[in-house]
Amino acid sequence: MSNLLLLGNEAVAQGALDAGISGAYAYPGTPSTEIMEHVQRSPESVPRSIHSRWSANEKTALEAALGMSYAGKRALACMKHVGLNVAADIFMNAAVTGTNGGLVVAVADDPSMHSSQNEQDSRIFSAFAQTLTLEPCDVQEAYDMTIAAFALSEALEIPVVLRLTTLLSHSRSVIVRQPEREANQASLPEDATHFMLIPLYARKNWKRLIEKQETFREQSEMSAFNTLLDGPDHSVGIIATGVAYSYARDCLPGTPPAHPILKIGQYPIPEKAIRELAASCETLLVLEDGAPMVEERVKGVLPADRPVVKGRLDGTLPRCGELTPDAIACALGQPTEPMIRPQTLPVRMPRLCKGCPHVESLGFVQEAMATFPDGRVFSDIGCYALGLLPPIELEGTCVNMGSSITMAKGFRDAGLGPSVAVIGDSTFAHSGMTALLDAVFEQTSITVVILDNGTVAMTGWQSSPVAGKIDRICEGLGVDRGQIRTLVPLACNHDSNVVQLREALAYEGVSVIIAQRECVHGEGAKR
Ligand SMILES: Cc1ncc(C[n+]2csc(CCOP(=O)(O)OP(=O)(O)O)c2C)c(N)n1
Ligand code: SF4
Repeated sequence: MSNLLLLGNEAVAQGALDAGISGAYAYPGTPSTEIMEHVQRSPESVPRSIHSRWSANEKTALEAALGMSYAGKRALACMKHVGLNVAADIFMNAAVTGTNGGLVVAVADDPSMHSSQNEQDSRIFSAFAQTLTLEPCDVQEAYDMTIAAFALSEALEIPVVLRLTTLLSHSRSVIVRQPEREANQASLPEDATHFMLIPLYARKNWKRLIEKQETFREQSEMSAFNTLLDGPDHSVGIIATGVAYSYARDCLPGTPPAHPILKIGQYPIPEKAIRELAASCETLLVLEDGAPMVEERVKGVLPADRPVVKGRLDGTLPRCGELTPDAIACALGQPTEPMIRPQTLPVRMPRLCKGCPHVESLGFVQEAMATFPDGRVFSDIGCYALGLLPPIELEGTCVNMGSSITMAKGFRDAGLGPSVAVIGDSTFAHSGMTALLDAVFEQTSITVVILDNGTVAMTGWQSSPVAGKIDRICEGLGVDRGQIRTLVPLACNHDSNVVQLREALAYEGVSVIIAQRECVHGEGAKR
C-alpha cells in the first residue's frame, strides 16, 4: 500500500484495480478517457490478466462488462455522459438483470460542455434506470467510492453508477490507498433467470428491481457518503452534492461551518436527512454541478410553503454551465474575488494541426461540392468537425456520433442533394456501420467520405478497430466494389481527388471514398 498522486479519473481506475476487477471496458471520450488509460498503464494489469482494450463503442463496452459480471468477476465500464445514451439499452436492462460479480459504470459528465455536444446529467439517467449512484466530492473520495461501489454492487446485485464531472475527473491530488482485494473466481449466477429478460422472467426481475428500491433508500440514509454537518446559522441550510460540496466548504470553512451542510454523495437522495435539515432552516440552498436534479427532488420531499428552496431553478445560481465557487459565494451573499475568465484572454479558435490529413480531405470535399449550392455536407464528430469553423467553414451539420451518414440519408430522402457524409474511422466503427447498412438497403444516393487516419485522434490517439480494413467492411455491408474508392489526401493529389469525389457524387446509389493517411501524431495508435 502506498499513497499516490492521481487525477480524479486515475483514482477511479486505481480504486477499481484495488477493488479486484478482472476487466475494464471503455470507449474514449473527454472527460472520462484517463480512467481506461490508467488501467492500461498500470503495472498490475498484465500480471493480473486484467482486460483493458478499448471497445468499439459504449454499448459494446457495457455489454462486455455485464458479461464479465455474469461470470462472477468484477468489471468496470467507463464512458462520457453522451456515451451513456449509446449504452442506454444495455444500461436500462442491466439494472433489471442485476449483477453477479460487481459492476461499476463510471460516467464523466461535462457541465459547461468543454468538449461535448450537451451537458446532460447522468444522475438523472441512473435514477431513470432505478439503480444506485455515487458522486465523489474530491479525488480521495473518487478512489474510496469506486471501492465502495463494487462492494454495493455485489451486496445489492445492481450496477452502480459512479458519476464524475469534468473538474473532478481532471483534478490532481494525493490519495491514500486501501488494502487490495483479490479478484473473484469465476462463478455463474445462482438463479440464471435473472439474466433472461424474456417476458416470463423479465416481469419477475423488474419486480425484484422495484423491491430493491426501499433497500437503496435505506442504504442512502445510512451511507457514510451522506453526512449532515451542523452550523450555528440556520437562516440558510446547504445541501451540496459531489464537487459542489468541496466548493461549499471553500466558501464555508471551519468546523463547524457557519451554516449547516448536508453533503450528498450517494443516491437515491437521503430523504430523512433532508427533512431533518429542513425542519430547522428558513431557506435551503441546493448546490449541485449539473442539472437541478436534487433541487427538484427536495421540493418533492418537503411541504410546499417552508422552507424556501433555492438553487438553479429559481435563478439564485446560474441554470447552465459548471457550478463555480464564485457563484456559490455570490448566492451566500459573500464578496467574490473576480476569477480570471476565459473571455478576458484572447480567443483562439481550435484548428486542425499543420499537415493534418483532414485539411486536404475537407479541401477536396469543399471544392467538389462548390458547384452544388443545394448540396450539404453532414459531418460526424472527430477532429474533422473543425471543418465547420473558419477557415474551412463547410456548410452542414454535426450532431452525434454516427449521425452523419443517416442524416445525409434523410436529407436525400427529402429530395435534396448531393448529400455527403464525412466520418472518421473510429466513428464509423462506433455507429457508422449500421447507418451505412440502412443506406445500402435502400440504395440511397449518398456519398460517404471515411477519413481513415488510423486512430481515434480527437481523444488522444487510441486504437481504431477498423483502421486499414474499411474497404472490406464497406464491401461486406453491401456497397458496390466499384463504388469504393481509396485515395490519399495529399495536396499533390488534390485535383484527382476532386475528380474522384465528383464521379462518386454522380452515382445513383451509395458510394464510398476512403481518404487514407495517418494522423501526423499517429506514431502508432495506443492499445
Ligand atoms: C457517444 C460519444 N462517445 C464518445 C465521444 C468522444 N469522441 C468524440 S469524436 C470521437 C472519435 C473521433 O475519432 P475519429 O472519428 O476516428 O476521428 P479523428 O478524431 O481521428 O479525426 C470520440 C471518441 C462522443 N463525442 N460521443
Ligand atoms: S490530431 Fe491528427 S487528426 Fe487531429 S487535427 Fe491533428 S493531425 Fe489532424
